[in-house]
Amino acid sequence: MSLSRRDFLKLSSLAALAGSVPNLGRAVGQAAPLPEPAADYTIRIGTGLVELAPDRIISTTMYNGQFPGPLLRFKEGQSVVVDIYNDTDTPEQLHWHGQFLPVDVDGSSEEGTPFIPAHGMRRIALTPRPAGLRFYHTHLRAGANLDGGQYSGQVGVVYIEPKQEPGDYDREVFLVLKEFEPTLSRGGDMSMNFLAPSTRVKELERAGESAMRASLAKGMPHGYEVGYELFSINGRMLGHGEPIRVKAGERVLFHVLNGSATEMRSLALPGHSFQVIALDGNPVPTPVHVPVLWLGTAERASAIVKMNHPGVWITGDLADDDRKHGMGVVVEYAGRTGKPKWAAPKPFHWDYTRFGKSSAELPEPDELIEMTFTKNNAVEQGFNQWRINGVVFSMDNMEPMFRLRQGGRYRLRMRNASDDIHPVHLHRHSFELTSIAGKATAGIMKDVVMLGGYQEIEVDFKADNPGLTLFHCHQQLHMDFGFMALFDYA
Ligand SMILES: [Cu+2]
Repeated sequence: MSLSRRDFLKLSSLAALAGSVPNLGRAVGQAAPLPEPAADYTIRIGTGLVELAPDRIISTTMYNGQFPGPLLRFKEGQSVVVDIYNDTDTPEQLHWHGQFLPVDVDGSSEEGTPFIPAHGMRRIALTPRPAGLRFYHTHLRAGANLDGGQYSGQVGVVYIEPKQEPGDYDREVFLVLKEFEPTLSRGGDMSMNFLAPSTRVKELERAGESAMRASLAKGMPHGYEVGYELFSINGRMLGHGEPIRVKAGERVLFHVLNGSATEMRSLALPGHSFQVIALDGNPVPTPVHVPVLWLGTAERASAIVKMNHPGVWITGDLADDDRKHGMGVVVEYAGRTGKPKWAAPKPFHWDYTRFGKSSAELPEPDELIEMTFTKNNAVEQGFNQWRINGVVFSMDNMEPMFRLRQGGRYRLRMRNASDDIHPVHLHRHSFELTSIAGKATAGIMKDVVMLGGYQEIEVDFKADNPGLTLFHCHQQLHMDFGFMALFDYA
């Protein structure tokens, strides 16, 4: 029997459909027959070319032949059917970052989401929530393969429109920050002291530094880090895309996503300030103005900029080298011409608690869960290995580390015994920031938070979405080499 490619796709899609019937049932709340025939959205994972600049064309895996992937605008609570085709030779996972979804569709094999087979497809149904800026990305381990995982171009924005949109702006601009052409390097990490408060925990510092001294004394070099050749916003290097065209007096809502595999990013617009109205898509209690946005890997910020400083400007990363290699975009006022100008803002520290409210309103948690993060220098083929409470995560041992009782409120106390910043992420739930480096706060709901070197933070979350739940550092090198753990419901 010979099969055409079309038949093959049909067959494999039927197989995938058969496999996902119960998932659909769970996602829409009943074991109903499939909502045939058309999907609301189709996503194709495949390899293609991205023109970052006329002489900088790269090949990578991406969604629907474009980088970033198509902007998906969902409505909160309104179920959608998505067909995901995988045109590559590798089984894939598409993770819906920041949403409260069932395990079957969340897009993480660690939680048990079925793979999208190589040259196959999966049809899923999901009910988008919560409202706000989310995104979708691959969730594969890359390890030493710098074409894999989130080093690729598999990043796209999801915007879930709230039931009531305040709409206090003239228009929206979505910005996806992303590096390409990664390479391995040894040590030489730049100092990243942009976080406030800067309070370190002496005990963590002693533990981390003595571990580092011991490994250097044994002749171990620093573990590999990843650097990049090319930098882009919305898939274009600075100077090579269309400028963002604005008019004096406009209020522009910027939705910014750090789509990096490994990097922290900053963004400034000379002469302007960002009024941060949401972090990770969730409205903040205190929408203050800041001169710079700082975003860990996978973090998002939504900020209104009042266009009150006419000219032609560069909005971009504070790091001169990264900006000059592409991490920026031109903002051009109507009627203004000339060479785009950059000016570094005054030194500024990023303090999440500025956007919070008084912690007096916090309910007591039912349980405190402690986690300590440690680094084992360069032990895994030259890569640093990471442990949570002494355990290196492995797909060979999927025993959940933590048990949750449905309805309980949990406080995670996360302690960083390393000098690296970790953008830690919890799947399928949001958490509330309750203490940042010893400073109490409340009301800021997030799904990723940067934990500074030798610092401690606390977040609270409600166990209200049963099923395996992955916790991990979103830095690809860290998650790939041990920095993951599973929660399960009792
Ligand atoms: Cu990390």
